[in-house]
Amino acid sequence: MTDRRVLVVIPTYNERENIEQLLRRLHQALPTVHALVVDDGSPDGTGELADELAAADERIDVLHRSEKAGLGPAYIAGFRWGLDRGYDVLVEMDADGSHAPEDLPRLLAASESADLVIGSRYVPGGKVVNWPKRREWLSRMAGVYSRTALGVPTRDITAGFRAYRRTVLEKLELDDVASQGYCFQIDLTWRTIRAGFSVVEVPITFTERELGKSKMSGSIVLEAIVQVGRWGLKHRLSQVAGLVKKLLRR
Ligand SMILES: Nc1nc2c(ncn2[C@@H]2O[C@H](COP(=O)(O)OP(=O)(O)OP(=O)(O)O)[C@@H](O)[C@H]2O)c(=O)[nH]1
Ligand SMILES: [Mg+2]
Repeated sequence: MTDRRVLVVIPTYNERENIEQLLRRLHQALPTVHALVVDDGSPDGTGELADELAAADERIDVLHRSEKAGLGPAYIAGFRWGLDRGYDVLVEMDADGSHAPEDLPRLLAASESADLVIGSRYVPGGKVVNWPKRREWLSRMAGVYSRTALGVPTRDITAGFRAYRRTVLEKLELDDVASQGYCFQIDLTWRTIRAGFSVVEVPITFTERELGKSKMSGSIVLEAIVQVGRWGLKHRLSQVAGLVKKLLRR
């Protein structure tokens, strides 16, 4: 790896059982990266535990937010924190152990030549371990729906293990991003592609959490269905409008 400064942004809500081990694994795999835990006032004390870990390790920082506001706003706050401090690469990673820090060196290597690197479950070599069939089905359907609606080739568009170069996040209008749940991942991928940045997917092994509870909910799924449908429709309509204009000019 070159001497780029890397910040791993880790959103947490009730991840007290997971965060310490995750940070240990991260720094075993990559001793020089920095980690920012973005905690939304977890009632289980994740934020306080993260503070203790941060006090003992200068590679760790914590951003406290007052209430649970969803994954998207937590990531945006973390990205801004990292951009303000001059990090070159901003990584997204879950706290629940689903994303293996041991896979991160490959993501970072790929980010030497791509603006956005997605750790993908659904490219050759990618795997999902211990997911109930219906959960994998939901994830795959979300992928098919998004690819079709938006017309993008990305195989794992909802993936939450990613490396963005700072130039991408500087260019995207983060203020306009309203997505909260995993729709946020689709939203940012779509913005990245439309802005002309390069996206590559590298295979990862995704392992279902062993400890703590999932925050996935019906409203998160509904948000994605409605929003992706809207973006797709808007995109298609603008394509048709462009075509009509061209024909009229002839
Ligand atoms: N700060 C913050 N973090 C959140 C919020 N919702 C989820 N997270 C964190 O985002 C990461 C992903 O959430 P999960 O509950 O694992 O959701 P998921 O990975 O989509 O679903 P699973 O399949 O159950 O793992 C975890 O680190 C959560 O603690 C939130 O509202 N705020
Ligand atoms: Mg998870």
